[in-house]
Amino acid sequence: MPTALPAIALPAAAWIRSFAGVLLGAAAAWPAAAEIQTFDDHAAFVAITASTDATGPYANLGRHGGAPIAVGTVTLVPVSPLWLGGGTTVDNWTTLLPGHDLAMDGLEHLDVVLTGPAYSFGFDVVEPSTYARPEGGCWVNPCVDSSFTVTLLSGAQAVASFGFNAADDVAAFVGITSSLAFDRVQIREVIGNHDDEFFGHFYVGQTPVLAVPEPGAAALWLAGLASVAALARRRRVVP
Ligand SMILES: [Ca+2]
Ligand SMILES: [Ca+2]
Ligand SMILES: [Ca+2]
Repeated sequence: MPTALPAIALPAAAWIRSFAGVLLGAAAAWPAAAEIQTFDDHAAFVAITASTDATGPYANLGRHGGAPIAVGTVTLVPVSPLWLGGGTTVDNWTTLLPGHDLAMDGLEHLDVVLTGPAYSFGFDVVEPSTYARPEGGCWVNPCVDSSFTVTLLSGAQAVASFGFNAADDVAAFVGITSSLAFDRVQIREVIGNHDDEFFGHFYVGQTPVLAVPEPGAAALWLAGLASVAALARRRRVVP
């Protein structure tokens, strides 16, 4: 007599095979998430990642608008209209950062496109807490204590993302190093409004710092699930 699995087990085995196949297929098309380390200390970031100033000093262009603009070795792709320096409007958006600064008209949404694959990225940023102040105000009353996300992309694929809320009224620093390379960075103000935050230079490092992660527990779990499915398939065909 064939040792077929009980009728109730066959759909279960088929389900396991199907589920494992879907997951394994998804795993094959789903790159591993990057290991990341974030920084709020500019000097430590530079020392650990060997990043260099990718933009250099900003020219005092004033309001540039929404078109992409090459600055140093990166291309800034504004989602909100962009200013580099204050032009004839103000001498300096903030005195807390050296030289001219980057500002935006609306929500502070900006993409930074890199020349080639990079592993580290960082920038100086100032978030004012009051409408007008000698060091540079947010120019909206009241200011919003803004939160941002930074997403690293390789082509269209996100490899890592993290959030920050910069300390107010100081020259803050935001940096990240990733085990996976990326070539585009999206900065998005996810809580906030058109109150101003000011960005200084962008820093890029092209030397890997973190080890690429080993295949993780999820991959082992998927392999185990595939084995269960294979066992169920063999049991069904054994006479
Ligand atoms: Ca703000
Ligand atoms: Ca803040
Ligand atoms: Ca804002």
